[in-house]
Amino acid sequence: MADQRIVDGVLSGDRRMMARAISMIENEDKDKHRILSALFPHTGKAYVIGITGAPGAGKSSLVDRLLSILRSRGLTVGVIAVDPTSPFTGGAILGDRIRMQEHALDKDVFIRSMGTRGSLGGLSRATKDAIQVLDASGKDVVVVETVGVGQSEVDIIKYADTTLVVLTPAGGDSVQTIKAGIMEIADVFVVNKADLPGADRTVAEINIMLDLGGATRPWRPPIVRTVTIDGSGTDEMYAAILRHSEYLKESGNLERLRKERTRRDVVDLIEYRIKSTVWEQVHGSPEFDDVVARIVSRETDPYSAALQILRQVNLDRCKE
Ligand SMILES: Nc1nc2c(ncn2[C@@H]2O[C@H](COP(=O)(O)OP(=O)(O)O)[C@@H](O)[C@H]2O)c(=O)[nH]1
Ligand SMILES: [Mg+2]
Repeated sequence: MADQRIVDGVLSGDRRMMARAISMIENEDKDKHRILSALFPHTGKAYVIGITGAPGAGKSSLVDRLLSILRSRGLTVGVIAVDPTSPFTGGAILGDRIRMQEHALDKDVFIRSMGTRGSLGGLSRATKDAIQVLDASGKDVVVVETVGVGQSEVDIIKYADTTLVVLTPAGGDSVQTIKAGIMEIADVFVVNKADLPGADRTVAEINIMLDLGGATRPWRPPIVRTVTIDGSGTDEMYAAILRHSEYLKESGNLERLRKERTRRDVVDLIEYRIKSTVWEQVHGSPEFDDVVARIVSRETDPYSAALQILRQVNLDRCKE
């Protein structure tokens, strides 16, 4: 399909073309760079909200509620549900699809799940690119839901302007068991399932942790309690997101954040191109197997071998 048709389609908010562009991103299609380059001038307008937390914490239920709030304010929304643990047809993602079906019929809402694909840390890059597609399509807000289990999720959530960390009342996943890295990225804490016993304790634990974190931080993440079953607390959650976005804009941090992100993106892209060029030419070649054998038998050493191989790699290829 001609690139231009996809680009025009995305820019006019055509869902089929948006889905098509995101599939090309996931499949590492050779034309994806051209499409993303053409879309780029039309990006930078969407506000990106990240939602992370343990599986079952209620992220999708909260996204569902958030969608209703955003839509009632006339905002258009794109949702990307990232689950690195599931392939595309995974049960959790399917469940999310069913739950969000009401919104899926709304033409101003676009929902897409993404799973594991490719090597070399492709998922966070693919998510970033998918955010660009939704942004270019004119969505006012992009919501990214991701399971908070490891570094890849932390990498993904770095593309959010405001990050919500979802916890549940003490018992299942008490605050101490949550990865330190996840706690640090929170702009807003959501204690969901506040209908269950123990919510007070979870809030107290988060407060203690925030106090330990030092008084100098200019933005102390607010803690909101929610119950997605009846929607209580979800307006407060939205109010906290708005307050954070205003804080980011007024303090100049939004601009700083986006600049820093851009810097990292470019470095990532350069590294990725070099890595994949080296990968293609080195890994799996019979010569490489020979070199490995010679290192093992101590005829040569890894340092000299790496240099020797590097001299033969054609790095010009990553500049095409
Ligand atoms: N009691 C209670 N259960 C909830 C609440 N929010 C979500 N759940 C339930 O928790 C389970 C996981 O919710 P889900 O939104 O799929 O969590 P996710 O894995 O974080 O996306 C579902 O069975 C929900 O019905 C809540 O506020 N209270
Ligand atoms: Mg979910």
